[in-house]
Amino acid sequence: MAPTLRHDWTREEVAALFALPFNDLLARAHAVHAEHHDANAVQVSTLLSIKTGGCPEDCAYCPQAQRYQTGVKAEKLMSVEAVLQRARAAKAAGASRFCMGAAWRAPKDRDVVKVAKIIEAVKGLGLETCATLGMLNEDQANQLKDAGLDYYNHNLDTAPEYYDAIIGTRQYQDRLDTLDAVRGAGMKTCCGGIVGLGETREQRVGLLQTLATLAEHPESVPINQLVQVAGTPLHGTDKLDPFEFVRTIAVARLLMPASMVRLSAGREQMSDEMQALCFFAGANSIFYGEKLLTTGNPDVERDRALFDRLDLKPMRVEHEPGTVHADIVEPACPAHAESAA
Ligand code: SAM
Ligand code: DTB
Ligand code: SF4
Repeated sequence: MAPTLRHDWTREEVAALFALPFNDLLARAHAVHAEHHDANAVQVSTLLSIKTGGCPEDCAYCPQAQRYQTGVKAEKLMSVEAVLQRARAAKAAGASRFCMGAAWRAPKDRDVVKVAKIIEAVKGLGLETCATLGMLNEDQANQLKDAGLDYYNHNLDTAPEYYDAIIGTRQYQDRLDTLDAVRGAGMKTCCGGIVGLGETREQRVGLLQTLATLAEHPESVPINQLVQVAGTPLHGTDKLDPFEFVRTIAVARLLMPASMVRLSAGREQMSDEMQALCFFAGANSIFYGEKLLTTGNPDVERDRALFDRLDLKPMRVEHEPGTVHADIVEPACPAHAESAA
């Protein structure tokens, strides 16, 4: 039976969930998680930066903004063949979804034509495809959909009232408009945010309440913990209490029961025990491989061991019922070990 999803959460209700005693919150979140998902299966995506750095935006957390001295070297859009090589390695290493990120404010139309060719090629390998390229208009969203793009990642990042403190070069409404264009084109959305930006709990409530009151819940909800990078304005921000991060995952699970909640950036800095709590609280998706876009992610050996210790299994590809998905395995070729990541 299709789950009944609510889209009318109030901030008061969301704040009340956050304020539950920790054990009660986790018990409730886990019950909802197990009701809607296999609690021992985790969807595994691999991330690749197909166009790195040199971004004109001023997102205060981002190492790829040109204006901050972070040591990230700007690189041009990768060729189809170079991306395919990485996608093959990711598939061999057990990923079911290949996510491609580009450090653009918004792609130019000619960029979309090039990325569409990349998407067609990656899709041809039998992987689910996801891209995050910045703001899109309707035509661009339609072109990407036609090329075979399954998911578009575009995060709200934080609460509407805190957005201006983090990003000055665009508006919250721009983000919502892009999400509308993506939905209008018939793609699935991957939309979440970052915590640890120096926001208050009330603002974490605001982020999750905004996500959960979108006309449709995002199919995938990445919850990133800020990866602090020297040179960005947010470097040196007070760290969030790990239990507050776990609460954020649990509340996301309660508000959006059918969505995949991704334990996204920041895992490298988390203990295995903290990640285990996140999986219990309802996280059921990760990025697998030693690199995110420009920053680190846990070693594949550490993740394999964690899956073993927690009896977790990689989730099968959703759109190919009946396919037996490979376990997380060693990359096929040692030369690709880094790229499989
Ligand atoms: N340029 C595109 C955009 O901003 O939509 C796509 C790439 S951007 C790097 C994708 C997302 O990565 C951001 O929305 C943000 O949520 C996340 N992100 C970027 N830097 C991060 C950091 N230092 N720590 C955690 N998450 C980060
Ligand atoms: C998302 O929410 N997190 C990913 C993905 N979507 C594109 C990006 C995390 C980036 C972390 C910083 C970096 O590696 O540059
Ligand atoms: Fe550019 Fe995206 Fe980084 Fe913002 S988050 S600076 S838009 S790459």
